[in-house]
Amino acid sequence: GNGSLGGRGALIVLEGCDKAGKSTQCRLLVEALKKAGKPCHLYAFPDRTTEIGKVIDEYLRCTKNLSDEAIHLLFSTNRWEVMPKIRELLLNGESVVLDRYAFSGVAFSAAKGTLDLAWCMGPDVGLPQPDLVCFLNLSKEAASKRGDFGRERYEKTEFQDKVKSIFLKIQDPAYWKIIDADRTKEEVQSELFQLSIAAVDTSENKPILKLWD
Ligand code: FDM
Ligand code: MG
Repeated sequence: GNGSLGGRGALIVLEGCDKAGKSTQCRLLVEALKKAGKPCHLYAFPDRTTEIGKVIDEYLRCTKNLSDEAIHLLFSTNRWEVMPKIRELLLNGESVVLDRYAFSGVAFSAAKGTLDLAWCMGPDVGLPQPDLVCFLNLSKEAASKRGDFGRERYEKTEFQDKVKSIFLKIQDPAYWKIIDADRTKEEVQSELFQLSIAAVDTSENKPILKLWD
């Protein structure tokens, strides 16, 4: 990759409410960046494969209950546990695309109405700050056309509306782009690719900043 030249990779995050097409777009983006000669890796949060991730998975499938505080801290821990690996990749000149990050952590927990926004942000302070966050913005009309929600916890229209309002509240213009996700898969892909290539090129010689620091 470009690691031999000393440049770091970019940390690129896709965020958004359910059904916005994040996971598909993450896959397409990683493929396109690799084709363009930019080494990159895909990670999804929650990472349900770790010990902590298995507990999170049970919580989301509603086979386990946890207090709002406890599950919030587990989601954050699930990010911190893979961060040494992600940081190593970035420093080695490889870019990382994330399917959700701390913004989902704060938006979904704070949407419950039981937790203070600043308290929700606390555990993720100091994680690597993304170079680019693409918020896939899906209108209510387009969301309803994409069929029913699944059966996991949080997959309900009213709750997702609250989540979206918190996402928009915590957005930071330093790295945040709102992407119109009502368009075709190809149109969204093309915009994400252009923004990401630019982020990869401009991040090379910048330090990795700390999130919410
Ligand atoms: N979610 C995701 C959270 O509540 N907190 C977090 O920190 C993260 C990363 O988990 F409803 C929620 C968002 C979503 C659920 O996500 C599972 P996926 O992308 O559908 O696996
Ligand atoms: Mg889901």
